[in-house]
Amino acid sequence: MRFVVVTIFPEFFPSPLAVGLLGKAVESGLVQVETVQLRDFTHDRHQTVDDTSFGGGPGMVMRVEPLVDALEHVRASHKVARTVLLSPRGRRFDQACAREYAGHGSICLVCGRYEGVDERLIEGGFVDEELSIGDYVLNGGEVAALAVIECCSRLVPGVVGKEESVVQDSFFDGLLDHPHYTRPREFRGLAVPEVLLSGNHAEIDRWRRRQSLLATAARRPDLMARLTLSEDDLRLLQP
Ligand code: 6GU
Repeated sequence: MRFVVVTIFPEFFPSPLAVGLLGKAVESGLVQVETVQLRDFTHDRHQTVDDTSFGGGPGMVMRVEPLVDALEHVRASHKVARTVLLSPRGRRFDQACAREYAGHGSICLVCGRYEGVDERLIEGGFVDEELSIGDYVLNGGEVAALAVIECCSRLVPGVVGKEESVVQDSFFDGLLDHPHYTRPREFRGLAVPEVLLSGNHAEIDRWRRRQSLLATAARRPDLMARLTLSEDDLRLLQP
């Protein structure tokens, strides 16, 4: 999978992309991330990417010309399937969205900064959509872009060692993950649930499924409401 990131802070990206599973994926070429410096698409001496807001008010607005020039450069030279503006006004990023992007194979992520970007970037159809990683405010889209890159990369075959660990993750099937335990069997009076030590794998699978269902119902009623539960699931939820 290939990501092209348009940003005024390319230096934001190298170290998160060099460590752990993502680091290995980048090293092996399974995931490619290229940054494009937005300032390279300005024409004034100070490489100005922002300006004051028409109508007044605090904060600066990202200028549309360097953004469009950068995107036209990306389109001409990188062949990206989709262009996404990271913005708190966007559609909420979730696992389904990650699957969709991973299916596209390549994506251009545009990092907004300041108070926002000139709306004509969106009105003019220069981006396919706006995307937010949650209902809180960041200084800019760079952290959000990294979240999208990491999440989509996990879905690229070969990036996460065990395919099943992706399948079992929280949200993969719309449920939260079950709890996990490792040694010691007892810690400060806290014991590991007996069933996990039983060696009865059918029983363990049932217990885990039930814990996932209970956690989702208790913590995320919004997720629960979207599920269609099987007969088995409904039985597991009986007290
Ligand atoms: Cl994509 N950008 C900014 N600036 N803030 C955010 C966000 C994005 N997603 C959540 N908060």
